[in-house]
Amino acid sequence: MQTTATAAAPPATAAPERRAYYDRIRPYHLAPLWEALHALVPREPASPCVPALWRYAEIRPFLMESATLITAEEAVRRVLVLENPGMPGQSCTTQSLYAGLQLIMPGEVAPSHRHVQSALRFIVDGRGAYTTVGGERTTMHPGDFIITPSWDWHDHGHEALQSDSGPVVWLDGLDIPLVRFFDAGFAENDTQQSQTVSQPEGRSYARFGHNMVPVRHTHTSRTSPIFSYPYARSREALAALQKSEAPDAWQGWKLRYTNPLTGGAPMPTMQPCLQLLPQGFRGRSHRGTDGTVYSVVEGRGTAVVDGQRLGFQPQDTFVVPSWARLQLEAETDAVLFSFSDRPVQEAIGIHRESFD
Ligand code: GTQ
Repeated sequence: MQTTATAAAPPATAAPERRAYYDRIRPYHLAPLWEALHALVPREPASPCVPALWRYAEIRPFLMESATLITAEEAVRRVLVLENPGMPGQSCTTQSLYAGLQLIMPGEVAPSHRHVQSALRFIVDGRGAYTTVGGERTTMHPGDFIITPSWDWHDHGHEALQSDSGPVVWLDGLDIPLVRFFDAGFAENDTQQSQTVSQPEGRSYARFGHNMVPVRHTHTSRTSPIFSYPYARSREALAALQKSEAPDAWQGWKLRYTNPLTGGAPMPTMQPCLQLLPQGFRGRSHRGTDGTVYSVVEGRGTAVVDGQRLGFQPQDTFVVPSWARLQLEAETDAVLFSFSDRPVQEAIGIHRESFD
C-alpha cells in the first residue's frame, strides 16, 4: 500500500534542464508523472513483499520469553508481528495483511476491546484458552479457525483449570494495513476486562454450522454468524475427499471456509482456506494477485516460491507475495491453512490468477 520511494523521487539521471525544472516546481508540491509512470502503473505486480518463512521451533522461545517481560493484560495483545523482511517496520506481512503470533499463559486475560479491523485466529499450539465474541465464548483447539468480526467486542483468556494446561499460541490475521490505507480505523476499550458471557458455548455453531439456519433468521452482518470453525470438522472433510477423488494438480484438495448465509467468504476482507497435499505431491505452478499467508498444521514439505525453496514443518508460517509463482511439494500428507485479501480484490474486480 505504501508507494515506493522510486515512484516519488525523479532520478538524478534526468537531464540537467529537466532536473532544474523539477526543483522549481517542487515547492509548489508538483511532481512530473512521466518520471514515475512506469513504477506507478507497472506492467505486472512488483511487490516489495518477499517470500519468507518463520520456523516455529526457532521463534517459540522468543515468544515464551515475551511472557517474562510483559503480561497479556499490560500488553493488551501480547503478539510478535510476522513482519515481511521486504517491508521492515511496517507491521505487515503482505501489503494488505498483518499476521502475528499471540501468546496467552494460563490464568491470563487479554482485555475486551473492539476495532474496525476484522481478525481471524488460527490455533497453532496448546489448548484451554478461549475467546469471547458477542457474549459467546469458544474454547480454542489446535487447527480451529475463529473469527472476530469488525467492531465486535472481544477478549481472550486462559482459565488454567486443567492440570495439563500450558501456553496457548495462535496466528492472528488482520486487515490492519488495508484499514490503515483507507484511514478508516476506530477502536475502543471496554469498561470490563472480560465481557459477560450471555450465551452457552456452541450456540452459533448449532444454529448455523450444520447446513441449516434458524427459520426466522435474517442476516444483517457482513461477517459469518459462525465464529469458530472446528478443525475436527474441516479435517474430516479433507479426509473424505482424499478417499473419494483425485487431488487437484496445483493445490491438492483445497476447500475455502464460507459464510453459510451467503456462500461467500466468512469475512469481508479475508478468505481463509484449508488444503491437504498427499504424500509425494509435486504440485504444478500457479500464482495469484492475492499475497497469501500459510500456517502449517500437519506434515512436512516445501513451498517453492519464484524458485526459492521454503521447507516447512507443523506450526511454521510462510508468506507468498502477490504474483509470485508457487509450487507445493509434500514429503508426507500435509495440511495447510491459508488466508489472503482475495474478497477485496474480487469486490473491486481486479483479482487475477493463473495456473501454468
Ligand atoms: O486480538 O484483538 O494481533 O487488536 C493485533 C491487534 C490481535 C486482537 C492482533 C489486535 C488483536
